[in-house]
Amino acid sequence: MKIGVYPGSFDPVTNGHLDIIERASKIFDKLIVAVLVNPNKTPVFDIEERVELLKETTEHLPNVEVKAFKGLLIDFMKQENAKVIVKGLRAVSDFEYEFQMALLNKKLEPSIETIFMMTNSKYSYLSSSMVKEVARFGGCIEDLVPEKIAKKVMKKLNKKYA
Ligand code: COD
Repeated sequence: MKIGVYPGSFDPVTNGHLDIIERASKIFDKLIVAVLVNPNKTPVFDIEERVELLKETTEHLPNVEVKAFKGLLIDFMKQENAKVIVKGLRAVSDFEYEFQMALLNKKLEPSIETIFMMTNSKYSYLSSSMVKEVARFGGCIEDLVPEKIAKKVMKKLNKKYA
């Protein structure tokens, strides 16, 4: 079985992430969306919320699983018996960081490959940070995050909607 892992912070999941998930789910028998529990960062959405939002967002994709992970990505990959990391690329600015991570992961575990999927041009400007900023200032996030979760995201980020 070909298993792909799409890792990230997903704080929160955006339409850009969903686009990569939908496209990658067609390439693999199983795609695991791996949500990082990062003790060095304080995400706005805690790990349970991030996983829940992703589960809701991907419930129409039967071969997609959402799991939280701690520590090194390659250790999670081994545990899941997966060999391919999927990453999204928006712009040249993403490339340097992603290139470094891909080489580091390869050094740590040579049997693991990283593949990159280009963003859909509709979402090339989109990031979780942008979503948080727009929502905090009361802007409309309906085209930025999956429709199903827009209300929940807005409630969390803007007191007016709580
Ligand atoms: N269009 C396309 N792709 C997108 C878009 C968009 N609009 N927005 C984001 N993406 C891609 C990103 O490029 C990334 O590939 C993925 O979606 C997730 O994005 P984020 O921002 O939610 O997640 P990151 O970049 O913070 O995730 C970093 C990881 C969690 C993958 C990384 O820190 C990691 O693997 N950590 C585990 C520890 C480890 O193993 N470290 C050693 C290797 S560095």
